[in-house]
Amino acid sequence: VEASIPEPQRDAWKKHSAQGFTTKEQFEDETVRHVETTLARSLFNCDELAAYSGASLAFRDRLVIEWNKTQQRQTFADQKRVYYLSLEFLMGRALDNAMLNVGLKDVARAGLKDLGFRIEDVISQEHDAALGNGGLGRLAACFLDSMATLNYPAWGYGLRYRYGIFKQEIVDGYQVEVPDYWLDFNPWEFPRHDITVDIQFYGHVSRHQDEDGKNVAVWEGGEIVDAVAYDVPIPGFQTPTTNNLRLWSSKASKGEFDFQKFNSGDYEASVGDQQRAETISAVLYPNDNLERGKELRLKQQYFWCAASLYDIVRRFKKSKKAWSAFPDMVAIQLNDTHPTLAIVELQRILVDLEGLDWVEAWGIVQNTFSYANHTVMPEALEKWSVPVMQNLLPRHLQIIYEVNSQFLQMVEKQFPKDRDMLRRVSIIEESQPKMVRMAYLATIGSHKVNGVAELHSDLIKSTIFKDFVEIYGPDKFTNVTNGITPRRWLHQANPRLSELIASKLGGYEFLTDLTKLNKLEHFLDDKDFKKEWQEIKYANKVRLAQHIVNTTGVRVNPKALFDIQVKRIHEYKRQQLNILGVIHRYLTIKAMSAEERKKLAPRVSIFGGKAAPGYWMAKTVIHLVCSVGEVVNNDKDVGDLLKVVYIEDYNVSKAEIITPASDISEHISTAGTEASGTSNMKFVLNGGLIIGTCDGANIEITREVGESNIFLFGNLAEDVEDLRHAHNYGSFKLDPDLAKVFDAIKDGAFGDANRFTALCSSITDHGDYYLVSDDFNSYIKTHALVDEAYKDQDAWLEKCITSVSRMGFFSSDRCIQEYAEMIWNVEPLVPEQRNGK
Ligand code: NBY
Repeated sequence: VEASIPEPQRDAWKKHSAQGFTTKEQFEDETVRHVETTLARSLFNCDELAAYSGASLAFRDRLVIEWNKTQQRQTFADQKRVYYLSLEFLMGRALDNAMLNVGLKDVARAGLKDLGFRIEDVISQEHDAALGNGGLGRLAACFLDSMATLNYPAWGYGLRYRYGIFKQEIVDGYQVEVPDYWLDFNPWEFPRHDITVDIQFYGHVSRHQDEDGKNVAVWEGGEIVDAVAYDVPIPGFQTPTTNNLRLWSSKASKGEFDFQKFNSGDYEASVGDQQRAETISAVLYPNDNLERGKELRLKQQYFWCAASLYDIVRRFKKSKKAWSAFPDMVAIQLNDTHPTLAIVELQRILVDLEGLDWVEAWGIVQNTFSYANHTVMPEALEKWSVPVMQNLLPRHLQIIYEVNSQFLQMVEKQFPKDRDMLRRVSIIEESQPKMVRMAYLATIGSHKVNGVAELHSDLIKSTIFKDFVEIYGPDKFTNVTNGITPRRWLHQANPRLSELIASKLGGYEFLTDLTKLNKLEHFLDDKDFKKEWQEIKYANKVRLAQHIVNTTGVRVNPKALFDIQVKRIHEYKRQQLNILGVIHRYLTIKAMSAEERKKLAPRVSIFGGKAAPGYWMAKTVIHLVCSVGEVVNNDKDVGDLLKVVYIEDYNVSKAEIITPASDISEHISTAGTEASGTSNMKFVLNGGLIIGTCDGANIEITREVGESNIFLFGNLAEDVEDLRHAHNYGSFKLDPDLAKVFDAIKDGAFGDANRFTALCSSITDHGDYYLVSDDFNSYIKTHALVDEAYKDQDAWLEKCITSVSRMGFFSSDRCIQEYAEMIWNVEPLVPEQRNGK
């Protein structure tokens, strides 16, 4: 308040207030001004990168103006806000998104043309913001887009990693990881050096009497690291609402940075302390669906939770409301268990620092938090070793033990004499060493827990949280099926399709109400419409084919059926099933007569995705795909009938090229393992069909688009356990077609067979945990149906258009509305409409 401009001067201030451009002329003014002044370049040395930078700064100015107003509006409105805590935000590029969301892409295109640039070239200069691994991180990014578009007062909180997910190079058919240093020039972030929070680690807890004679815990000693805020504006689509994503960066604390060492000439030790502090936010852990229990990761989690909580609590305290009103003003959503320490941190703040009584504090905590689960796979469930936590966060461990003790007392009253129940639900696993089960802590500390697709939400209730459903009743557990933002995944990635749809539906309303797509079904007999649809798909395939030849040297025929599987490489996602199926296809083609070959629909099998650096089996799968490609792509017998390509470094901006170019995409996880999947939604929304198992959101996609518009195969989730059990008790029979595929591999058809021994034997000798053999026959047969269906191009097209028209449910807008109403209890804050809007 002290810093605000006095009343008499405010008119002058308002008169000079920044406006931001709206016309092409103004855009050019601003872009050139930024290139010449902010960047100190000139027309003699303005390359595409400089043009990107100038244009971004021009758009950034526009965003900032609305961003400031939005923050003011939200402060004055004094209503509940959502805080979305996620260790990952897989944002991708920002410029294209900013242009489209403020509705000035055409202005920018014309302006850039005047200045001598093609907008596509300028856009592609931007380095992806890749602060995430896969689906979980991208979901957070889609949610930010929807929350802003729907005008929810919402903040994202995350970490500002210096290195995002590694870049993948394929060298001699193997993955090589290269660091992703992305901060060289990032116009989209604003350092807030004035917003710095001291974060404590290590030390010990002592007990003191306060003035009222109350016994209070005091966490003392240890070390302090500073958290510095970096803010990123998040524009909504066609709304002035521009929300904030706050990312924390770690820095040696001013107080701690060891001046003594520095002054006494021990520069190295002093710089060492500084580096140790900066290491906390240095790098994103590259594992998806695997938890490895590293201390630095726990440090990241606490650093980020503590800084975010401090910020949230500070904002609340400015309102001068009673603590009991905290849950009426604040909803905190946990994206998986990674931010679970925030629960403990809030309890610590309320009890130790604010002096609330334990029970009252815990009620506030539970009413504030909600937790979304993204996996049932045991190896992905977070657990932290008690000794590690004791050392790093001694007070938090005490609080966890107290929460656990009160919880177990409650359970004991409810289920007297059920000792095993207490052992099962305890937050502390009595192992060697003891472990803190974060999913249980998150569940106990939240008022709602949700899964991310119907099947998944049912599964968590019957498996990992079965006992908790007994304890709390079923209402605490709910489902919110994931969604994707149609702005990025249709309008931005597939502008021609978006335009065609708009021309039929009489405008772009479908981008903010995706259910409007259902009107497309009225045009199934419209020949011109269908022809144009097909031309767009073809153009998108040509574009991808161009990318493939540029990056891999492999020439693929855009008329062939494009069959795509792009996602993180994981045994449960079963890229191995796909490539083994491809080998089967290859062997089949080799055995065919020339006549038979003529009847076959040409295929391009496209793979992409990163393997976690320590995940050897996943790396072997990549190598097998590349090795099969080497052989198949150079086999004269095969020609265009089959090509196999690995697209290097799959990321958000590549996904924007790949997704619109599919005829069919693969979502073939072992039933019951993929919580939801979100790329399945992206592919169907872009007019591709899918082949998939009855898993995750595939089930709801089937319900919406109809069984005749999707290729489902394989065993059901309910049968998986029995099949695995049978494998382990000797009844495993290798599928005969799959046996032939293994024979070819073992014969060295794809190079040195030793490289693939572990992959093959995991299926043939070690229990086939992911049921590759059990599903193989059904998979192959279903691909034959795909071949057949593709021959009737008209019927295929009808399936595609029908499917797109029925995808309305899968917008992240619907999803966010469900969170807002069922879980967060927050209302949108609709800005006053301005002239013409
Ligand atoms: O979250 C994914 C699920 O596999 C997918 O089915 C779902 O659609 C998506 C959004 O709900 N989970 C995921 O991407 N998980 C991770 O990336 C991840 C990252 C790190 C860790 C665990 C999981 N970790 O423990 O470090």
